[in-house]
Amino acid sequence: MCENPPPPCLESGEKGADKRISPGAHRVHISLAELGLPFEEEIIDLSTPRTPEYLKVNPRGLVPSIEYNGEILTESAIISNFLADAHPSHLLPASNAPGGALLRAKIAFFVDTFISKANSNFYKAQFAKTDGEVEGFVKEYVDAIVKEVEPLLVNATPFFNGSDKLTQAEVLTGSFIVRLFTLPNHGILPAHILTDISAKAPNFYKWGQAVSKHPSVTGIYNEEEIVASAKERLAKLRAA
Ligand SMILES: N[C@@H](CCC(=O)N[C@@H](CS)C(=O)NCC(=O)O)C(=O)O
Repeated sequence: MCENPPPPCLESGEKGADKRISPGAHRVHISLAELGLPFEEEIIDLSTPRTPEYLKVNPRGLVPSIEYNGEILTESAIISNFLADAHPSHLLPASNAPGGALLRAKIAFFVDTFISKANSNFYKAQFAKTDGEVEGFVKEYVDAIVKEVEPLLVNATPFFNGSDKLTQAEVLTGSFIVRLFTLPNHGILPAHILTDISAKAPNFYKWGQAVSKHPSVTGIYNEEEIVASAKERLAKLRAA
């Protein structure tokens, strides 16, 4: 690793000229903010086909991508984990630090549990075609949070595993958590999703409130743009 690498160049994306709605790109922004790394950003317009230049950066045509010290990395979780390893900090201990391997495993398990057991239902609920389907996915989401995620946050203070600072657990989930805590205020999801969670999963609710207010999470989050984009997508889906 070069001691003084040039600033990473993040390619994030949005449908439209200068908006940022990608939760994956948001994830990398949280890493960069938390690590205090300077970077240059190019926003890719996802409403048009990817240019040949961008396909050379990421042949899958997806965002985010990052160029770091001359190397291109893609996939938001891989980028965020790379940045945390390349810049040791409070986010993630080194695997050979005392207790480091175990804490890394706990963080990885937490993130995997949230993403694989709960988060897909959050998206299905947002973009379901009927109100009945919405309620079904909301129930599945809340049930998964209660059963799978809540027990992993018993010692959050307010962040994962007794940390008073963000950890890699919050970096990798924060872009989804801030959406959970804000979108129901705009009718994108039923408001009772948050009251249900608050009643049935108090650890998760307290943790989520802290995550969704943290400056590294809210930094590039543009609630109005995200809401407008979700409403537009839902209207198209329901009209189809
Ligand atoms: N697993 C990938 C997912 C990346 C992804 O699906 N990005 C979306 C934006 S959130 C995208 O680039 N979509 C391209 C398109 O809509 O054409 C990651 O986490 O980086």
